Amino acid sequence: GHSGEVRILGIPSMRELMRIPVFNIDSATGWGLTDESKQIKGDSADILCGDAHHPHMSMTDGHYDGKYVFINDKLNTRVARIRCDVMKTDKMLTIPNVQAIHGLRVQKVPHTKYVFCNAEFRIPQPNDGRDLYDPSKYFTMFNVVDAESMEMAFQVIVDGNLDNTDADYTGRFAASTCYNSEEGVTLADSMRNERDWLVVYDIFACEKAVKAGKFTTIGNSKVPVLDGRKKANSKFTKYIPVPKSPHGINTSPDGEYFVANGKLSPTVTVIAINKLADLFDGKIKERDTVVAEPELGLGPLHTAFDGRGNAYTTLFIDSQICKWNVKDAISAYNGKKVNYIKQKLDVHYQPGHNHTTMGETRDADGKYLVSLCKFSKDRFLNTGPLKPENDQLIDISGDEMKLVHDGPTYAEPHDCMIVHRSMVKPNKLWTRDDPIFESTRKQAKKDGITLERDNKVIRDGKKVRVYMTSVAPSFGMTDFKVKQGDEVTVIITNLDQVEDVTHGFALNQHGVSMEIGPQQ
Ligand code: RUQ
Repeated sequence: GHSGEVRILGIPSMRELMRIPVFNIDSATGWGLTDESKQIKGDSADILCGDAHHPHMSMTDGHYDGKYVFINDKLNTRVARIRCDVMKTDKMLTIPNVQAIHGLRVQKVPHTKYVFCNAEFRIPQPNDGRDLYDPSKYFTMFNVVDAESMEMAFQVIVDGNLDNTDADYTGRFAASTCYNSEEGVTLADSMRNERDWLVVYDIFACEKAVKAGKFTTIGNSKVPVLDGRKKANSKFTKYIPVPKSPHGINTSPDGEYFVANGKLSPTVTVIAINKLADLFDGKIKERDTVVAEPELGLGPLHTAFDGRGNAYTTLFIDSQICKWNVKDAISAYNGKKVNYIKQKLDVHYQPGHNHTTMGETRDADGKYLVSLCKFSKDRFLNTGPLKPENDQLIDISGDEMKLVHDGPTYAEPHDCMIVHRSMVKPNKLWTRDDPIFESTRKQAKKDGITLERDNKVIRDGKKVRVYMTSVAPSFGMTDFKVKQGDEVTVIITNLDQVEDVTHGFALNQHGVSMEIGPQQ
């Protein structure tokens, strides 16, 4: 959330194990301050804050593969990648031609070739001021990022505002919830319609068009742009009407359903993914893909699954988790008298995202559910006007949901993903040839320096590079001298082979501080 970082917690202890700075700056590690972190941040190196929303891990055949975690910065329209072998951010991209990346999910099958990123706000195109007061010229886009290169693959123009997104288990379809079908520019204007849409994308059709060169571009950007608006009547998109300003969209782990969460409607809409091919072929109508629309309570935002056919939806206004059975909801939609709601559990308060253990993969194991509650008032000792959030752990392994832990957290865990520890195997030490330090190695080579050995000051006009080794608690150099006005770069090679013996470097009165891990 607003802290701009990612945190790693253990389950079921809910103890915080580590923080990974991403869009924030971090005093402990020097993230955002060091040269290599600025290089990774690239064109947004000078942006020091962010609103991190949706962390999601790369997958192979619908299983987590432990390689990357992707996360968006809604505030500054960025997407970053965390490398799970070192648990550090290694790529960052500002998405062009759009504003406010919100929903983010990965392609699940056959592997995460793409990261799907919704841009939420409609803006003038091009956004150079000429159409500032002409909302008919505004639009937003669905953005597809190449997961390996972290460059744009293509963009799809859509109607309305995009909220959240998810992908299916065939690799062909992704879907975004979409509000403001009114295309209004004020809050009231954007809430008039009783139904907005789930926009479904045919990723294969998009790829084909891009390959064939059948796309346009915007302004100076070279990114392929496809027109998926309703009036374009393209092969790229279908707009399924769903009530009302839908928010979360979640794929069931059996691959059968998309569940769109109504937000301003007490319902969620269940869409059969195996009917989407017929929809794109024109054999059925949009609403024919809907197989259930259960009424759950006030403010349904996000739904999680236990792999046993049950779904768990956060009710933002009711401050509850609603457990319901998907097959029963389908029976009820077909006119049978069944009670699809199994239990409602109070949570504390205003839950946004929830996630089950492994629940966004084929491996949903139905053990735990985490509810990220946005309010915690009356629950913990008062900490002043700003209170912590409350991350609640719920045991869902039995017939009844049981709240087992309350965890105050700092502003504000927005979303999470829960992965079994067997699927993540980080390194214990850095490796010498890590790509993050490629440019440092290149510079050292130019300077005739062997990083593992040399302690030397290289003067290059006003630019001074100080190379030194370190084995905590000592540095390879006890002192070095530079002149006022020099631009000084300090490059430290930590020679320690011992796990966890990290070293640091700081320079007082200069705002310089960094962490150097073993073998970094
Ligand atoms: S989406 S809970 Cu980033 Cu729900 Cu806000």
